[in-house]
Amino acid sequence: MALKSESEYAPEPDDDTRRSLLRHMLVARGIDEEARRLQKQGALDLWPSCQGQEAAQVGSALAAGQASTVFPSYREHAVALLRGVLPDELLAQWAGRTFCGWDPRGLRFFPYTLVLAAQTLHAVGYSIGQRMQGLEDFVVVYIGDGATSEGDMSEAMNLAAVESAAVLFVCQNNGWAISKPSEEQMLTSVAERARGFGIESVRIPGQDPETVYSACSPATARVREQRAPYLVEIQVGRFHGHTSSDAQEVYRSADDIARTRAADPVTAYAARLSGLGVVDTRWLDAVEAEVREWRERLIKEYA
Ligand SMILES: Cc1ncc(C[n+]2csc(CCOP(=O)(O)OP(=O)(O)O)c2C)c(N)n1
Ligand SMILES: [Mg+2]
Repeated sequence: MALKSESEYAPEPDDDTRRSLLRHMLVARGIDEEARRLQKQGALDLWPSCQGQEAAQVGSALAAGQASTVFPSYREHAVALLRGVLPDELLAQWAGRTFCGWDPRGLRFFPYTLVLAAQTLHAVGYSIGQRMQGLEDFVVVYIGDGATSEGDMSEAMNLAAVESAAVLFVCQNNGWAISKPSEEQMLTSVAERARGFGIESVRIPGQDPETVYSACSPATARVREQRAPYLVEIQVGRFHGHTSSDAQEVYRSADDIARTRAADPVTAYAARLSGLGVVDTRWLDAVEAEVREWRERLIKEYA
């Protein structure tokens, strides 16, 4: 079922929250752009871009709050930065310097998982283990549309449902598993599939961070209060190829790519908040300066 009483308790983000949503999106975009450049120069071995998915990532992570423990997939750079992973720590793995780069326990943000859907079982098992020890058991796990085709995802959803595990599944459906379109991967939505396992769910568009925040806040409250899993499927656009090694122009029409990029969540939200007077040029310049400083540090460290 969808969140029936969503409007009753879905919070309208206040202006501080709005600025926070935008700031994290702008930072993620800037770091992602720099990482793409560094990869093209050979400084990074690989980079899976998160461009186009910033609103989904920031909206969900801010709604889930710092008390959650997060199990990411491999594209959740905006979530990583929001959780306190530093940009140079974020890039280290992709330069082949380490298998992680940050302190997963300290930040409660686990290492990226490249084995599709493995993190869903880690997340559910971790939550159950935490509860058995009387510790905080609220866990958020990120998954892509393609990874939901893995058996691990079905096992994880079933286990979470029967054990009533406090897990929020966040599926970013960007329409592609590398070159495989989601219509060829599944005949029902991921949200519908969750319900088959007894997990409540909702499917939302992912261009506006406030929509995501307003759906994920009550979902988070529900998981925490009812100690039961919930799944949010967020429809997002993927701006670039699957990774820096993938030329999406080969299997995706130029029109489709252009349409996706035209619906840019970052520029749209910046324009909206500017129009509302929630941010001004001084505020935007300050964020830009912060991002520039980080980009220069990344170039020094990696180029
Ligand atoms: C178990 C497993 N099978 C196959 C792969 C190869 N693989 C890497 S990413 C990917 C597609 C994943 O698509 P999706 O889950 O939608 O995530 P996205 O990359 O779109 O964010 C595949 C098939 C893998 N990493 N792990
Ligand atoms: Mg995908």
